[in-house]
Amino acid sequence: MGLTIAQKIIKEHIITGDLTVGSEVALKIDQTLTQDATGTMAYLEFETMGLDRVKTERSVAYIDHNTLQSGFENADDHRYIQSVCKKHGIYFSRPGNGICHQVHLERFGKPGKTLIGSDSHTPTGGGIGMLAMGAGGLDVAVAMGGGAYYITMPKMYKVNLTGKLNPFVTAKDISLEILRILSVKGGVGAIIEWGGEGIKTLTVPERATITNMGTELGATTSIFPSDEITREFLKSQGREEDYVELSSDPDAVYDRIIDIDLDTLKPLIACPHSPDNIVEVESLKGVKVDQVCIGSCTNSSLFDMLKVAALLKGKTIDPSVSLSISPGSKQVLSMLSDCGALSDILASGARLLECACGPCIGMGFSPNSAGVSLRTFNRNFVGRSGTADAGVYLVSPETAVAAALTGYITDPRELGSMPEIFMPEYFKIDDSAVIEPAEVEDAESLEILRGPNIKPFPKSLPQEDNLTAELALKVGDNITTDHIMPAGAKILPYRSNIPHLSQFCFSVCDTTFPERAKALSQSIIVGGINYGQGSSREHAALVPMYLGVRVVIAKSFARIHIANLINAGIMPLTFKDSDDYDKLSEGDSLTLANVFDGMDKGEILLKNERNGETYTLICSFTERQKAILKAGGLLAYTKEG
Ligand code: MIC
Ligand code: SF4
Repeated sequence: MGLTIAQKIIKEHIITGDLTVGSEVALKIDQTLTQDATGTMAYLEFETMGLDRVKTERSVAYIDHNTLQSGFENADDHRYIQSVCKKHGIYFSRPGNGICHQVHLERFGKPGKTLIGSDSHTPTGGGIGMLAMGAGGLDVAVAMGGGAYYITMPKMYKVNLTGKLNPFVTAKDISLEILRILSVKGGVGAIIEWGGEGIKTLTVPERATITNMGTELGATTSIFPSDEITREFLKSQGREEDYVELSSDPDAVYDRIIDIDLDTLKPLIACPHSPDNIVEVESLKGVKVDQVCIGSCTNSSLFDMLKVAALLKGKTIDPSVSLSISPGSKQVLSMLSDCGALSDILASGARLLECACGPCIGMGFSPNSAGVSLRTFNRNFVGRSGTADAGVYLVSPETAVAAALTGYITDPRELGSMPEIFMPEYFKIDDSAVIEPAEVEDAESLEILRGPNIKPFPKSLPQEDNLTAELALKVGDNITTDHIMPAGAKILPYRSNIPHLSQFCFSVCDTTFPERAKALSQSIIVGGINYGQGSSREHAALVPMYLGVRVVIAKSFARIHIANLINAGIMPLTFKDSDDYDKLSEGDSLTLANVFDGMDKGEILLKNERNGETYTLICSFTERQKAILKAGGLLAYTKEG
């Protein structure tokens, strides 16, 4: 039987396990990346493991999220990360050099290699045929130390593209179309391979937009073949030697095949507050827009920015709209500047922001009260922009420009004809903002520089055979990690200070939760479908752990979050009968008895002390996961081993 692209890469990297769907496979990881919002914790964990030099082919630490530095906290964290990198063999991408995924694609990604990153949009690397996955910081720390990365062997989906995009219809619209078809939970447990004749019309930045946003489907990752278009991209980045050809076998078998006809695709828009809330742009014609943001790891390539500049050239944005542009990397910004396109952008009235995540993670540029913000980003979860009552819509750069120029949601096809964009044959290579690690012989004497905001890693507890705890919080479907552990300019600086962060846990849903949970000392959370979707932030597990949450019971979980829960020593369980969800209420006293026996059987009984009812919960842990839970989390488990 033939293999898919992902299966081929997995097969080459398997340490233990096989390709059986649903089984656990341990993978060798070639490359890692971290960003600063998750990186500080990841490197603290790396240090706690007592590891010396990274064992990967390439590990890079990016500073791109916490760049406002409105106090000493982030400057200290950056300095800490930089000193760890120097000592332990990690490349350090300085603040201002760009968004991790954009820079990694440009400078470091290699087809056929495995990459894990402590950021959920790491699958961007799938645009050049990497097996690139988001993971919790602890898993990245283990991989840096040469340890395996464990995944549940995914199903294989294939999306066949036919035809060619019409002017003003873009790769972003393809991403939104697949979200419309599959929804934010439709990719859970699957790897999505993109193929068909239509992919030959897509450049690497367009492919990377699609693999980036595959994260919103809940997919393990998304991947394109590595072909002549990939070779051209790598050549233009001065790294043709990194090219290898990669394609699926003609007789590869897929669990699901989806067809998308590019000829008939129209400009699409994701409405508040979910990336799968999709309608056609023309159906919202005339909705007043207050703010437009262009950038983020989804749409900040030179290709996107040149299109934006060409559409803005000689025009002025509507006076009622505030427009921000954040180029994805220093390379993009300096090339925009060299060719004059930056002047066209600035002359239009746009505000130029740093080459960083910025507004995407609520780091500044929050919309006005009840504002309508059109963003070329990948997430529009409630409150993420920093303005609780804002309505955030996700669009392509073209649709963003149309709104900035008119002040209203406007179908970009109304802008007339699309100016032709000429991509340079060679990109400007300047890696001076990437600092190399010290040589091994010089590293030992190097000091790690810590700031006072770095607090000790919270202590986790081993799971017990019997547990009685109160149901402290009951939430609904599709709870994101932005609900569990919000980000934004006020909170993000404290990513290395769990006690401080804990005050904001679940503040989007219930501001009284942290105090209640602390008072209970141990508690249980109940959730609906796809609990923990979105970001890879392990803080969404570490903070509840710090607050005493011992168990989360949900109808289903998102992939990275379930791994983060287990790593934090919190037991994730699912309802056998999802109707039992309705039978539980906040304040119920719940008992889990004979947990260890239940772990082996795959089922644990839950008793509701309020009325004596019992419900069956499913646990399908591997031996390794059981051991982690019994040890009280991955760090404790690693130390024991
Ligand atoms: C995000 O887009 O939500 C983030 C911020 O990049 C996160 C990582 C984090 O929370 O630090 C992600 O996607 O994993
Ligand atoms: Fe940064 Fe936004 Fe991309 Fe997350 S989604 S890595 S916050 S640009």
